[in-house]
Amino acid sequence: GRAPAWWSDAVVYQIYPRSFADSDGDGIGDLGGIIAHLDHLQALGVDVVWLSPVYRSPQDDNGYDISDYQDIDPVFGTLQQFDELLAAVHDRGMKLVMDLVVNHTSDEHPWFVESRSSPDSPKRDWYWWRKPRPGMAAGAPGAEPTNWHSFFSGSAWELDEDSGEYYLHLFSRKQPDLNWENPEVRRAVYAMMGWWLDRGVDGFRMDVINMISKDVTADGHLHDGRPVPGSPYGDGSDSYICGPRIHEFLQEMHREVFAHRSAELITVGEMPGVTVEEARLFTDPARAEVDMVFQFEHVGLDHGPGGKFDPRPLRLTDLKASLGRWQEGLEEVGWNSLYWNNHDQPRVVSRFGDDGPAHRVASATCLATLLHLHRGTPYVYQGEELGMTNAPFTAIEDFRDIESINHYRHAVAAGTDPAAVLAGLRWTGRDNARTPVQWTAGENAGFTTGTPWIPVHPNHDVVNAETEHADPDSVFHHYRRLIGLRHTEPVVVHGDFTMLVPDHEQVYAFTRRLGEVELLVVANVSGREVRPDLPDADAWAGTEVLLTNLPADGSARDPFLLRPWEARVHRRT
Ligand code: ISL
Repeated sequence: GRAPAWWSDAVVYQIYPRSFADSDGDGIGDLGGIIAHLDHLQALGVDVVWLSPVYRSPQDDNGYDISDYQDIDPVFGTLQQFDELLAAVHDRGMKLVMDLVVNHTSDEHPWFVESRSSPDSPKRDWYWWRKPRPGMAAGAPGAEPTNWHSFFSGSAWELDEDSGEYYLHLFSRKQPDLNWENPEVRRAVYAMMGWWLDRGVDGFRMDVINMISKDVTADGHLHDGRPVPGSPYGDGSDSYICGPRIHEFLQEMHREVFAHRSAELITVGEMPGVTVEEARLFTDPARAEVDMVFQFEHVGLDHGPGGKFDPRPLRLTDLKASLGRWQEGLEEVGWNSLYWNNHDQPRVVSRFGDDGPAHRVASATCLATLLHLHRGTPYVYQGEELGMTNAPFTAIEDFRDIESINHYRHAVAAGTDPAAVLAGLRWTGRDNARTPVQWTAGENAGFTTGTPWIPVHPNHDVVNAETEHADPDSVFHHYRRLIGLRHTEPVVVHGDFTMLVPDHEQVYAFTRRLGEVELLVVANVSGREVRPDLPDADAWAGTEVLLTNLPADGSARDPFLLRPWEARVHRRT
């Protein structure tokens, strides 16, 4: 077999710079703030830091709209400070991964400015320009070249009045999609990636990378998407999720960018809508595409018929079936990434746990234990290691995220009750993950000396890094122990995975086995005591307890009579 990759036992920590720490008092997190808090990451024990975008950007989508790939936005700092950060991360034995956003640029990127300047521009074909639907006038309702909706509400096409043509934007109108069919675009992207790698960065997290290949006919036609009930727009995802040339493009990128460079790099492709079968192809080392992917199945299980803003309760059996299938599907070939949270998802303790005072710590540590004992590479999103919770938003004015604000505007205009729209946003809105990291119990949670760009969560008096560093039973120290376990127990990294009691509605349990060593992981994912009927329970009862999330209560109780949100990891050889 192939030797395991250097990152196989690594844990990645995601920083969303805007909300991490502010060093200059403008209320927005920055590179100086990150440099000042690297001790926290080192104490946690993570191996890799992934930085959400810090490139020059109009900040329409908080930096996922890039106007210069080879500079740092002044709001975050300078290139020189970036080099300092990179050196400081490396000095601490960690690696630094950048966000690569190349499905689209900002509409203020010089490439797009040039492309838009005229239908005869040499860069016209770098983006997706199309005439109105045949027989229709530009700007008329329904004249867009396809019926696709944008992820951020409304049509995915924006009319350029000057030329009478539309350009494609799967996300905001300030995020025009690059045309990857054009080899000049691909060469420009690869050159930019090489420039960062030569500067010393250790890899990329690739934003919506499975959307770069669009299903287009030889004469340039794009197809309408499936109709969406109750919407004037259609779902074009069949035309751009894992499109016809996606594997070819990623293999080419690997050849041009990674193949001749250091082997100590790491790549993860963010891939909404990816199936486990596709993921096997993307992550099969023999195919040389990416090391791992972010899949979205488990974070869609609580979406109702109306989508992400129509939430419904999670059924634990669905979660186990889904994650279990991914464990199995990538067992022989490929590799999983493991995450509950990122900057687009609500906080996991509020979503799948219980963020009330009685159960916040127990449910956060219970969920963490489950995730970190799966096979794959765990990702920790800033604040998750503190058990940070969803935000107490009350009005639309509290939101900053373009997706949430656009959704509210469109839904209310279409006649939905504003209170109902707000309720949906409160559950799943991305700003839940974007409130400032809570460093202290003090003013603004120690995030800034100025006015934070988005309000600090009032619970920072209880939930904050300073308090948790000092408390061995905190969420922070539990994450630290989990990360340590991955570094010391090969079975956590390499062991095979067997799901137990898949139909149990309260208990999530599985075993991991590597040679003679076997782990039992069992968790009560509920606020009610439970005694699951585990296979082989008697034999496990007296075995070594590697880790638990609740303080021992001193009783000689049945170890598998699980208290609310109790999680246990047993080991035997
Ligand atoms: O939250 C979502 C919208 O409903 C997700 O679908 C999200 O937009 C999707 O995961 C893609 O996310 C990435 O690309 C976006 C950016 O806004 C997200 O922050 C980024 O993670 C466009 O660049």
